[in-house]
Amino acid sequence: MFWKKMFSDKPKVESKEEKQSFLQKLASGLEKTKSGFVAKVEEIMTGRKVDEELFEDLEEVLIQADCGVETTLFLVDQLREKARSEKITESTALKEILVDEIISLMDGNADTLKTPQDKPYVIMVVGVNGAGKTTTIGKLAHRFKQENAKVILGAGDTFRAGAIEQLAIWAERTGVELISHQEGSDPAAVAYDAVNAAKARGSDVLILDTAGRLQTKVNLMSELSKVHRVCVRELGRELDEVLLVVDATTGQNALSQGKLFQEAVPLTGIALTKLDGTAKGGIVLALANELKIPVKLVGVGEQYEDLQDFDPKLFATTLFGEGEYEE
Ligand SMILES: Nc1nc2c(ncn2[C@@H]2O[C@H](COP(=O)(O)OP(=O)(O)OP(=O)(O)O)[C@@H](O)[C@H]2O)c(=O)[nH]1
Ligand SMILES: [Mg+2]
Repeated sequence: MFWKKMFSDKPKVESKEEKQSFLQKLASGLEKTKSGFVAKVEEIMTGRKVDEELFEDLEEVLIQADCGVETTLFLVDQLREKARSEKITESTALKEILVDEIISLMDGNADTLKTPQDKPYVIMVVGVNGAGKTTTIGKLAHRFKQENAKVILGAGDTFRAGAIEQLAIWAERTGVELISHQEGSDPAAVAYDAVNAAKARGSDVLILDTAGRLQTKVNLMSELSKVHRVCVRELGRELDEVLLVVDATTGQNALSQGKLFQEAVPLTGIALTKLDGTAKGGIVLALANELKIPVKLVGVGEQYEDLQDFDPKLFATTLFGEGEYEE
């Protein structure tokens, strides 16, 4: 059976236990944000009079939680408007509206990984140093392997000492193949070999790692463009995904990373890592609203299974704990 079928059928065959553990992982990964950002919102939105002071307090909490100024002002304006038009005078009633606004804001810019069309399904992974690229690749390799896909990893980070070895360990752990050159070699040559090996070996998936770089270093960004160009040329089509890995704990800097990486390569999605490490979590809203690049994956821990498809409704209900999540 071609892997494409496995990929698209996977969510439907998930058992109840798997679903339960998935929800638990998300909940524990979001614990800090729940006790930080969400607790503050709940405090404001419970039993208070709806007045300008309330909106100002809410604004302050949203900005502190990394929601970004633009997104915060947008959300609070929406809420003011609703409070006026629906004549809401007590804050508890407004909370539900706020959660709905948050969901629709995230919904407008969330997506899942593209469904595979052609072999190999190619994902290029980019981002600043330490964002979680290599770990995310390991987690994706594990996921695809679970779906019986034949996976190759390309060790495109030839720059950082130990980077190739780190990816090699993930390849071994997950039981997938690895294409690598020596440290210090040309990453475009690794990309060339990786795409051609994937084609020659009939691999279902190729995931290409890249070296972390500051988004402001022009020469490194143009190196990334070159690696991407080589992949497209050797593949004879666009890549399936070019994922920007963003560390949720970097706050507003995530927005400038998105903008600058977008200039170098055609990003198709964001993997937001280390959500378990922040009490703010509002960065998801800022990314959704201010960058037009969909958030596709969220990292909520260091284990294999801690990389999840981003589901705005599930995300918001896990945070704000409004009843049971229904599909
Ligand atoms: N808690 C937590 N840690 C994570 C997550 N994703 C990655 N990490 C950790 O972040 C650190 C850096 O991860 P890497 O995958 O090496 O990051 P990278 O982007 O490849 O870094 P460079 O290769 O140096 O550019 C590691 O210690 C990972 O275990 C996550 O979702 N949650
Ligand atoms: Mg790395």
